[in-house]
Amino acid sequence: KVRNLTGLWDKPPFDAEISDKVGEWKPGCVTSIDGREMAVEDPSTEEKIATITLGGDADADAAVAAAKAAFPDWATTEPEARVAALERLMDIYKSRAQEMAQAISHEMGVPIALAKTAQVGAGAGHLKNTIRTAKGFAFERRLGDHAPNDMILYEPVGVCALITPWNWPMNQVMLKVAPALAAGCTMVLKPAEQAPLSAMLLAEMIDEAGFPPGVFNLVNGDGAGVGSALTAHPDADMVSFTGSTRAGVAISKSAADTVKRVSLELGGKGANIIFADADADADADADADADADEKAATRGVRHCFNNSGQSCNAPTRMLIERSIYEQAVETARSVAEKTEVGPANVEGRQIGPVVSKTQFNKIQFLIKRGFDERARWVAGGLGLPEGLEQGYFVRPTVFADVTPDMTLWKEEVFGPVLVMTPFDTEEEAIALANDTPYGLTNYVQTNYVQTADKARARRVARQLRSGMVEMNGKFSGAGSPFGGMKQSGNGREGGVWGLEEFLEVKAVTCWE
Ligand code: TXE
Repeated sequence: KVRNLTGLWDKPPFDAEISDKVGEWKPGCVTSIDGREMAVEDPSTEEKIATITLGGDADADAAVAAAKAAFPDWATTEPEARVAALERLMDIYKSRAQEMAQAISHEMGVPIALAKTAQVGAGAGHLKNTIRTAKGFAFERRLGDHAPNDMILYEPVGVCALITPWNWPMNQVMLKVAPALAAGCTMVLKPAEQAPLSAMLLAEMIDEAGFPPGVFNLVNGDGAGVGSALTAHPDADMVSFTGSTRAGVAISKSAADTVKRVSLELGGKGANIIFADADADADADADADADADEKAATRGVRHCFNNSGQSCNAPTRMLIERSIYEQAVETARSVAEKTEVGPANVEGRQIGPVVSKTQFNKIQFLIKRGFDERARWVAGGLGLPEGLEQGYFVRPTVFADVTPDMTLWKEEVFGPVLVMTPFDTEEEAIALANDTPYGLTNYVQTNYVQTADKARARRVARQLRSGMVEMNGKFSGAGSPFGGMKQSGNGREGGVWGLEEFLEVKAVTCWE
């Protein structure tokens, strides 16, 4: 069943009766108490595809109150029953995957094929993984043989404010919602105002799965309105946030007065270290006739441009051993020039637009800085790609000889823009990858190491200051901890680590 999105999402967002009871989806929503309307745009066409209401303080209050009222019962529901509800959600999510892909493709401009596989698939993967983790998790356990009478209870944190961005909407929403539900928390989700449609569709599915009223609530809104009302709310016990470092800092401050648990997953400026002996066989998709170093470089450029460069773990700084540097620059030029850019609904397009005019303008500004600061231009540049006259499309862009004092080295671009820098020694590569001396905006969430020398790869991985290191193109699947160090954040999502984020640890003595 594929629904017409425009019809479905025009206000009221659900083509169903509006409930006036907060906490109840019927199968939809309550009317906003003090909201303003906002148009949701399709970035491929710049057309309005839906209208949402941006809630305000009163809406945040009402949603938190609903979550608070639902907490005692949900927190004490047996873990097995919570998992059973998640399994029902999994079935519904799978059966409505096509609708979900459409929603993401329209709100984000993601090519439909990528929306189906990576975007919707990531959500399914996290849900499945949470179910597996929760099934094997001992919510009550003995401290150990040395203290046989001491019991450790893992209990839900309470009411959680979940604030998510637009770039991987179902990935990020599911990384929070699924473990929070499994832990026994109740929650208020505020999805990104640019990409709220997929989250609303998920809300409908959660309702269909039969979670009790008030366990899951969704309020549309922006950061200044609903976002900050939730993070400061005295009855919200935790904030789990994914987004910019700027907002992460503001949220930490706002949550401090009520001593909330704050879990942050923020921006990144990942380095991709390519040694001259990079593994020739690492990338099954690379051109068969490519040289070993080209394979690693090809893979690196493609990974950087994936999702139009809108990923916190994108390998945006390519560091290349000097002996293969010029060859890698040439490879990057060729891959960038061959990268097709176009509307999300056209089959075979490799990348779509970026999410909004604001993001487009930010990226144009940063590309211009690349020229102004005299980085060596390799490919792409300012303006729309050839043949496109509307939509927020960015030309796949590469700059070489980028040095740590340049803006493009320091700032997260969040667009299809790659910077390249040569290195001579392993030590220099590590120092460059870890280079974070400047300002707020230099952070590394994921690093990448490409070399045939396993011992060196492990040695380098240990010295990189990032939450994740990916070696030779092997992507770690759902269930491995996802998160960053330093100003890339302080939380870990996925697997047992992601579940524990939503749990308090209680020590009880004399248990018997
Ligand atoms: O992010 P914001 P923006 C980075 C990326 C991008 C830049 C700006 O570099 O170019 O951030 O994007 C909510 N209190 N990332 O401006 O503002 C907001 O409503 C509470 C990296 O879109 O951080 C939305 O739901 N909430 C990142 C969410 O935060 C607040 C993904 C993200 O928006 C708030 C996205 C506040 N004070 C952008 N301010 C990643 N880690 O993947 C904003 N929000």
